Amino acid sequence: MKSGNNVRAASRSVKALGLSLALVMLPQAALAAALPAAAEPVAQASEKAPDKAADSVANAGNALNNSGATADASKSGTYVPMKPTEGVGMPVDGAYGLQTQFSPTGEYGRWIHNTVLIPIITIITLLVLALLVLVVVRFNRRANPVASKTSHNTVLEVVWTLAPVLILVGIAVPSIDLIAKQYKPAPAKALTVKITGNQWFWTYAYPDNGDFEVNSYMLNLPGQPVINAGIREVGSKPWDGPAHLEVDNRMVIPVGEPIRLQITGADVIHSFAVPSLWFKLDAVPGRINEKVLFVEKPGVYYGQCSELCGVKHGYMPIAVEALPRAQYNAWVLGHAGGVIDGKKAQGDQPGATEAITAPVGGAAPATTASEAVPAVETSSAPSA
Ligand SMILES: [Cu+2]
Repeated sequence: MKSGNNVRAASRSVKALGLSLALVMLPQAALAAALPAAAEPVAQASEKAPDKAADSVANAGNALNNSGATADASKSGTYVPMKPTEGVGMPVDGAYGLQTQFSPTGEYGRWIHNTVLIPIITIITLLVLALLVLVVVRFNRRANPVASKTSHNTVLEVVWTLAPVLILVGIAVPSIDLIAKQYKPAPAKALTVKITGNQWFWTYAYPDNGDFEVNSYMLNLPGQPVINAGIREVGSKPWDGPAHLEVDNRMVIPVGEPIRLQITGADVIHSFAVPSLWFKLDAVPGRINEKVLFVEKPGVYYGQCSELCGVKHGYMPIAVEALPRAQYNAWVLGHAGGVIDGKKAQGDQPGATEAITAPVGGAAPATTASEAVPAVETSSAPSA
């Protein structure tokens, strides 16, 4: 009788051990299958980056032509805001998961999320569910009236301690690698853009291009109370993107090169975040936070302030417009004081600004320096 009990106990231990081994092996096997591919997207991304940049430049004309309003923009060196592609660089109704990424770190981060984390989470969740069901069915009072009095099992305890440790190490390796990549300093020659968060708009300064500034306000919503006095309604220009996300003056940057973003706050803490560019960094008064931005494809990418900063926190979106170098240069030279490689625009006279920035059709300038932005705060809203 006693020996029979021992045999049963032993066979249970073996089963439990087998289950524990499965616990260790399954995620590790998944990880092992996934890891060789881990280096791939990054390697591809870094290899492809120059190609993509070249493609981008080649496609620049096409991209701009798609906007409809800019047939000769690249030839004449004028700047007209780019029309965003529907569903790209912006949230989509009913979507879940991370937005499609347009930077090397973003592609790597999205790969870690989709290929490493989600499978591990799924396997662990299903395993725990299976164990719970097993316990409920096989070890309830009716099925198992005499409970086992086993209190220790050295092998089992070692296994269930070691398995989570190995899983966490497996997750930590790509995660730390991603953090290191994200915070790699910009090369010395990288273009610097200084971003200041204000209640409730963004200011973009270009110290390498003559130190002009651009203020960026959300466009008003049709049929809604005015949010920003003097700013037009969204949809009144052919290049306008989604409501709540489109702004009067976008942050324009060159595509395919590292940009050094220096971010600070003028009043309270804001946060500069663009999901499709894998970018989020706090704008803290009295401090400069720095991070590299690299955009692989020309386009318009939308984001929002991501730190609760007062009553109009939800009304200070971010629009990043990545353009090929030639178009970027044209945009810079369209600003009073705009400089490329120490040179100003040809015939840089007071009238030149309007001539360059006026879009086809003689509409009002779409991109203007800060001095052209009308006063915005009309109400004395509390800055709660
Ligand atoms: Cu804010």
